[in-house]
Amino acid sequence: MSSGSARGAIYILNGPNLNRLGRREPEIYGRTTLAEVESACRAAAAQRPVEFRQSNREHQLIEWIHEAIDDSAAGIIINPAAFTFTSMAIMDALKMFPGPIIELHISNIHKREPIYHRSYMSPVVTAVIAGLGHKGYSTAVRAMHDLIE
Ligand code: DHK
Repeated sequence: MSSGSARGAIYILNGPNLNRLGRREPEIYGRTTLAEVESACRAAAAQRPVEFRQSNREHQLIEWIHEAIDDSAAGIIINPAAFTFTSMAIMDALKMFPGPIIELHISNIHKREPIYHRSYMSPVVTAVIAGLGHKGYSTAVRAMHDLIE
């Protein structure tokens, strides 16, 4: 849970099924695990504090966005996974965050089946990264640095 020292932290939030990254549809999502992704994000963040979380529960992701607001987080990087295409609730929560938000997808959702083409999040975020594989995460952290510095 929040250590209270998340002021100025980058929140990196991951949605459903990403806990199985590395062994879930590796032909689409690769073989890098979420723990390895977390390490790469912390390395890219350097001195900047990072809150790295994953949940399969929609309400939990919403509560972490509220926490980021209450803790004056510097920015949010979010891979909402399948909630990208279903959750107005997460969209509404993101709308309340005053700082920069980067929506991230490991795969290029626009190159996939039509059900993956319409994101509820894209209209309310600062930027979208999709299709860079797991390396998209550290790219997002570096981009977030530019947005918050
Ligand atoms: C991850 C998922 O779980 C899918 O539901 C999304 C996203 C794509 C990704 O590419 O990271 O559609």
